[in-house]
Amino acid sequence: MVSQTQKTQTFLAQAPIPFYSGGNWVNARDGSIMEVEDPAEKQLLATMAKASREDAEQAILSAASAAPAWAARPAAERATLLRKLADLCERDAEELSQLEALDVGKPVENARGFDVPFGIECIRYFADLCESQAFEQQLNIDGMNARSVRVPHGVVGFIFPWNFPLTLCMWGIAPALAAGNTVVVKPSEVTPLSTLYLAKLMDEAGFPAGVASFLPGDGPEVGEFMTQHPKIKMMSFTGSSRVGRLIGQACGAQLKPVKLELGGKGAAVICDDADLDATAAGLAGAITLNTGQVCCTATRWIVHESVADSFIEKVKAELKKVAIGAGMVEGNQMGPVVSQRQLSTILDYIARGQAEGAELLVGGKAPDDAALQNGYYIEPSLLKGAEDNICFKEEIFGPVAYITTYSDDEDALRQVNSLDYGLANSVWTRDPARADRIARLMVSGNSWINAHNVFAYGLPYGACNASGHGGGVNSPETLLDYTRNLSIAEPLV
Ligand code: TXE
Repeated sequence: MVSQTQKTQTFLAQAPIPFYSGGNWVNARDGSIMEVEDPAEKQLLATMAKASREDAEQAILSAASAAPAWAARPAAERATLLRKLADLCERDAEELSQLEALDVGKPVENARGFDVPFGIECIRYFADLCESQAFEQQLNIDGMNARSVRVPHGVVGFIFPWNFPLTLCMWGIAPALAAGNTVVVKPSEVTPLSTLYLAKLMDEAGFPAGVASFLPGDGPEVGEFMTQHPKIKMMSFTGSSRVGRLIGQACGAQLKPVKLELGGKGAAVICDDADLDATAAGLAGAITLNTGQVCCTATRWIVHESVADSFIEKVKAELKKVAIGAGMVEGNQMGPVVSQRQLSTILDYIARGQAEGAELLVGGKAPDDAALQNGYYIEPSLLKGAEDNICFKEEIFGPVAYITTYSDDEDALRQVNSLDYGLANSVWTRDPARADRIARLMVSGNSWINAHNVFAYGLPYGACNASGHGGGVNSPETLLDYTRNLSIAEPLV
């Protein structure tokens, strides 16, 4: 078991942990407190001040008053503060990793190896980009002196989910801050801890009061209030397609720009010429990463009929090898799911899938290990059946994969594209031309070849249809997404 550092213990011991609003650490005006649970032990992990609409109003007003000065700040100064934040995140990387492991349930080694460093790299990426990005362009138009200027929206509201709370927050606020916006952030009420620790580091880095505020609170209350608030000039939401539609509609009614990164139901097409050992290992890793709570992972495995039996045997063996246990125990590869609600949702989908005729090939229940009875654990699960099954059509958001077979590539593509989601898919084959063709025809924002869950700086992360607009993570377009255009023109007499 990894021992909590002194800093982690001190942070968690605050009763309650205050939230950060307008440059101050405050408790809720109405005294509300939320309990934060450790999903590995079903125990109370911490208590946190719970923001209400009144608290959100204060945070938004402070962000609006801080916005002009922050926008006017030279990009190089914004970059310097972002780099200072990145340095502090590196200094406290272990604390951030431990909080993610304790709150979300993920293996601490995953947080150390991906969540925290990839988020830090994002902050540095956008610090560099904001220095180099031309926010102003002289236009060559006869008879006038004309410039196109990219200016920040002002206050950007962020709402995040519980599966990668820290990384997604960094991926969102880094480009927004770099572009000169102030931000108001609502983390998921399920996993607020690492986000509030990030706020502590922003305070220490010296960001001016009001530039960033963090409000742990309920979605339908605080999230909706933010979405509707006239001083919030853009919303950025990461979460389910259900809530994303609500936010998109609310922003549409206000003509407010909105960025939506939503759910998915990713497919993996396993061709008859695929390297089945590598494919089995790759997809077993993809479906158990973060206990399957990954929007872009492969949950529909569409296998060529001629290799289905062989692939199933190989991937069952891989799934049975996965080391399941608490995130704070090094060596564990898959932790509990994040909550009782999520565990019940997953078990319900498996039961309904079987009731509709699917065959359960492995998993489908809590592990037998006596040491795992106190957490929200479930074994990696695999079902096989027809396309019209609920487990093929709906996002389960757990370590549950569903197998169908296909006869030719057109049949596979038809299955891949039969849902309204469009986030990420993969194709597994030894034939580069076949891979490229299928990758282009799968409808989504990301097509990966002989791999799944592939992220890199400079590689845009797209989405379409019910998965939202995408564009997150890591590209100049993302920086400019957090700006609007101002044209300045002077006719020359
Ligand atoms: O989502 P929810 P969860 C998706 C993933 C899955 C979901 C899981 O695919 O569908 O996120 O996260 C707030 N008005 N992605 O269960 O319920 C709520 O408090 C305003 C996709 O958390 O949508 C929380 O902070 N806000 C993504 C946030 O919305 C509301 C990557 C998300 O909650 C609200 C990661 C309301 N009415 C997860 N109701 C990607 N595509 O990259 C709730 N909230």
